[in-house]
Parts: sequence; structure tokens; C-alpha cells
Amino acid sequence: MSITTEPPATDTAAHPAAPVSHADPFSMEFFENPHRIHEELREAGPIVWLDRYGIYAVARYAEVHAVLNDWQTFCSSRGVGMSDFAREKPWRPPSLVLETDPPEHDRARAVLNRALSPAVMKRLREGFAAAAERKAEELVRRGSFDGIADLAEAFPLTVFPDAVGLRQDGREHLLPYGGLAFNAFGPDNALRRQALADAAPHVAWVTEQCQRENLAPDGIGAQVHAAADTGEITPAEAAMLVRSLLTAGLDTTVHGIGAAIYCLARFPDQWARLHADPSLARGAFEEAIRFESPVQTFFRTTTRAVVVGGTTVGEGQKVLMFLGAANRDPRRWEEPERYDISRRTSGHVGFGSGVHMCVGQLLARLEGEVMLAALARKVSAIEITGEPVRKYNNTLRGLASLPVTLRPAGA
Ligand code: Z7Z
Repeated sequence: MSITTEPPATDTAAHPAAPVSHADPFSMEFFENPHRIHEELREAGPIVWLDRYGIYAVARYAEVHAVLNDWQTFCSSRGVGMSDFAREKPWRPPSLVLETDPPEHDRARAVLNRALSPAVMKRLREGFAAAAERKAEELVRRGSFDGIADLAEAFPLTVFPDAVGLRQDGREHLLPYGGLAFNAFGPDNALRRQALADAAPHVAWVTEQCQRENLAPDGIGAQVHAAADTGEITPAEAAMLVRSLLTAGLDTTVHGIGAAIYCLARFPDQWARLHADPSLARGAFEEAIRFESPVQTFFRTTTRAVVVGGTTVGEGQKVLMFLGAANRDPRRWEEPERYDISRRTSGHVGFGSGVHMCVGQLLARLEGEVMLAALARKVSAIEITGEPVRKYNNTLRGLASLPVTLRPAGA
């Protein structure tokens, strides 16, 4: 491993500076096609200096994985966006689980782990599968539709807010709020500024829904609040953890399901395999997470000087991790550009890695699996019938629109 845990030598000449890249990974051009620059960044070296922003970046699997798994050196408590909370005021009160380090992190994490546990998934599965079945029937009936609005967004919106226990009205704030939070991790660019300029009504609604009295008594949100009854967390902390669910729980799964549909439409042989054996749905979803990496990037901040790939990185430096580049690093993956639903995907960093690894991954996988399985049983092929339109976000990679037509099974 090219990350040492030794303090760096005092002789800085012993550690050459990182190669420099002028790339802007938060530009529209980059969002259109990140893959070529991902390769350049991987090939440039184990760590690269992005001079446009004055930050370090890692794009190879080994370094991304190593940074994610060393929270002592690469902390989250100074923010996981470009902004350093030690220097700049965060746009909202920091998350108790995302933007903290152990031991504080672990207390919040334990509550969310329980609220999103395998036992909870077991309770949700039947209802989610039935909702997926109804959605698949509707889409087969329509034949042609938008794979993003009518499927990737529509399905999570029918199951996730109910599972959390949200009221019916106002749910239209959820996707804009998620979009805002994920844009806010980026630099002070037009995307981030616009998102913050439009934030107020979404922030107000989400904040209100986090209160215990606004959550159904049998939902995931109420379960988080129940942890306040034992004194494990305070009522105010419970509301903040519900905010985490609402921030990170919807846009991410929308992009995951969107990625899977986009992959399966571009690789018809893989749809054929899935149609022949719908039990491959979970693998098809997981491989789409690796292949598209809906969460493309986020940051850590160094707590001390550390040597990464031979370069000394000083204390208090932002390090950008390219999850999407790591998930297609040929040093780690065989034929990384191939979408293969039976690939052994374990170890991909699409859900992160280490102590902060996605706490909602079981819920995401449940949604992805049941939706893909329902479609796989009813549909023999899916065809892209119009130009896909990309959605621009500083963190999330996905489409705004994907016109598709389904061929019903047996037709
Ligand atoms: O706790 C939170 O509000 C929260 C927000 C965003 C938790 C996690 C995330 C997140 C998810 C960040 C995926 C980056 C990637």
C-alpha cells in the first residue's frame, strides 16, 4: 500500500511534489464525459494536485480505498465537500453522522444502523416488492416512457417517503433538497450558488418534517426518535439524524436505479440474461453502482502530514476521492468498461468504504433489486428511443431524461 502511516521525513526533498492537473472535475464538460480525465488522473500518479482548486486528488482504487479506510488521518469532521469547516461556516449545521469522526460518529451511526438493519429490510421487503410489481405493470402498459422521471424517480418516491413515515403533502421538496445537498459538496461554482439561492423553501420543509410529531409512528423516522427515549441520543439529535435520512436516502437511490436502467438498455445481452434469470437483479443493480458510480466524488481533510504515493501531504489539506475512477481502475478490475451483471463486484467503492460506508445500502439494494426483478419478469428488452439528457450535479452522476420503450415478454 502506498499510504504510509509514518510521519513524513523532515527533508521534504525526499518526497517529490505530486503531478499537477489543470482538470476541473466540477465543470459541465467533465460531467459530460469524465472517463477520459479519470484515466489521465489515474495514470498521472497515485496522488495528483488539482491546481485549479488547490486540492489533492486520488483516482486509483488503492489510494481511494486507503483514504476511505483511514479516518484518523483523513477526517470527515472538517466536511466532506470542498469547503473546510475549520475555515468556512457550513451551509447548514453539520450532519451528526456524515460530518463527524469517531467516537461521536459511532453514537449516531449505531442509531441509524438499527433503523436501517436487515430486520427492518425484512419487514419492508413485501411492500416494496408489491409496489415494484405495480410500477412494472404500469410501465409495461405504457410501453414508452421516461426511464428517469417515470421509473428511477417514480419508484423510490412511492416507497421511501412512506417507509420513513413522511406526510403526503410537500414531498416535492425531497429531490430538490437532495440535489442541493449534493451540489453543496462541490466548489463555489454556478451549480452550488444556484442551489443555495433556491434552498430556503426546501430546507424549511425538510427541517419541519424531521420533528417527531410529523413522522408516522411505525416508520424509520419514528425509530430514530425512539432512540431518544433511552437517552442514547437527544431529541434534537434524533431530528438531525432524520435529516440525514432525508438528505442521503432518495436522490442516491434514484441515481442508482437510473444507472441500472441506463446500463441495461445499453447492454441488451445483459438484459437478456436478467430476463432469463430475474434472480440476477441484485447483481445487476450492484454492477450498475460500480459501473456508473452515482456518487462520483467526495472529500476528506488531513489531520496531520502524511505520505501518499510518495508525496507529502500537509495537515489540513483537502483530498478529493474519485469513486467513479476507482471503480473502473484497470489495476483493480478486469475489463472495467464492461457492464457484467454476474461480475464479482465486492470491494467496489460506490457505497464508500470504512466507518462511513453507506448506512442505507441495504435499503438502496432492496429498492434496486425489487424494481429490476419486477421489470425483468415482464420485459424481454428495453430500447433507448431518444437522446439521453444528462443531469448536472457537483457530486451525483446521472441523467435528467432517458426515453425508453419496453418490449413485453412473450410479445
Ligand atoms: O447525513 C447526511 O445528511 C448525509 C448527507 C450526504 C449523509 C451522507 C451523504 C452522502 C452520501 C455524501 C453519499 C456523499 C455520498
